[in-house]
Amino acid sequence: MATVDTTLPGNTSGAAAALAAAHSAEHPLKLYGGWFCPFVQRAWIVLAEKRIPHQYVEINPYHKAPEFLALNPRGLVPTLEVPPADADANNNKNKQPKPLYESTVVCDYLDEAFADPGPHGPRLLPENDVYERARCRLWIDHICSRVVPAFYRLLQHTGDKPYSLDEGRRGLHGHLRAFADEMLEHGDEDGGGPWFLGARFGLVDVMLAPWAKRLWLIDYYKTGGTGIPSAAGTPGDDATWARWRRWFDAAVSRQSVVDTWSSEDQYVEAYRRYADDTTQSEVGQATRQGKSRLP
Ligand SMILES: N[C@@H](CCC(=O)N[C@@H](CS)C(=O)NCC(=O)O)C(=O)O
Repeated sequence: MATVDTTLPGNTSGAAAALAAAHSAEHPLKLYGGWFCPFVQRAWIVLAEKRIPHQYVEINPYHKAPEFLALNPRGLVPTLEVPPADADANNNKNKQPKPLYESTVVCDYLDEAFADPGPHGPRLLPENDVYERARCRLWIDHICSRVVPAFYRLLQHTGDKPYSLDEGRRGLHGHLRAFADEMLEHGDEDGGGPWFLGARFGLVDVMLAPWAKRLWLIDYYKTGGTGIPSAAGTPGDDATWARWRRWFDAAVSRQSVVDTWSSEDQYVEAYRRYADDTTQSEVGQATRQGKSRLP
């Protein structure tokens, strides 16, 4: 089990602190999160996008507190505490709150459980087209099983790895380019907007946005940075990277993404342990061990 990381700043700052404060009052739907965590940011983005009433509870997931492990035996954030279905109706104190964890499951649940477009806006997964819903899930799988591991593999690269920094970079590029090509292919189907589904912001965008928001940490820590062409006309640029940049620019400035973001200096500190590959986080250890599937 991972050791407690006491070097982490203890709390949200900047915009995320304001959002957390606005959701600090007791509420039966609770998100247990850590300000630094991209998996948490996914769930937090969905809560913000859908304007779901909730309580945000900041915890340090490296402290495996018994109450936390009782909710989530995996000991990871995000962890969601869902009120028992009829808690309000019966006021039955014996009914225990129900836990959910794993960011993809939590986001799926929130999208389905808060489906009324009146208060909560459009669904994040297309509700009327089974094929499109499955295609979204396919690309969510691409993000979880390929893009995210490639991000950590590059960020955790050090001189003693069996792969070069350039190989790490190429790995990430390949998976981001596959994602951008998929968007290019479907470009005109939904009004030509920047998102995976064109004009419609959805769950695929949610799943990748937190790592897009952290890509600058690779520029900060790794010689040569991400190596992604930053503008039209830069060496290596093409239609695929141009499509990536359209998505990226929209994702990092989306209000829900900005609102769930702390001040950048905190991330520099938090991710130093990834950059020098000394992190004891479960994701970091899995990356170090060359595992293709992250916890
Ligand atoms: N597969 C999980 C990963 C969650 C995860 O790794 N969260 C990290 C924080 S970013 C955590 O709780 N780490 C505690 C630890 O590694 O002990 C998900 O998608 O929710």
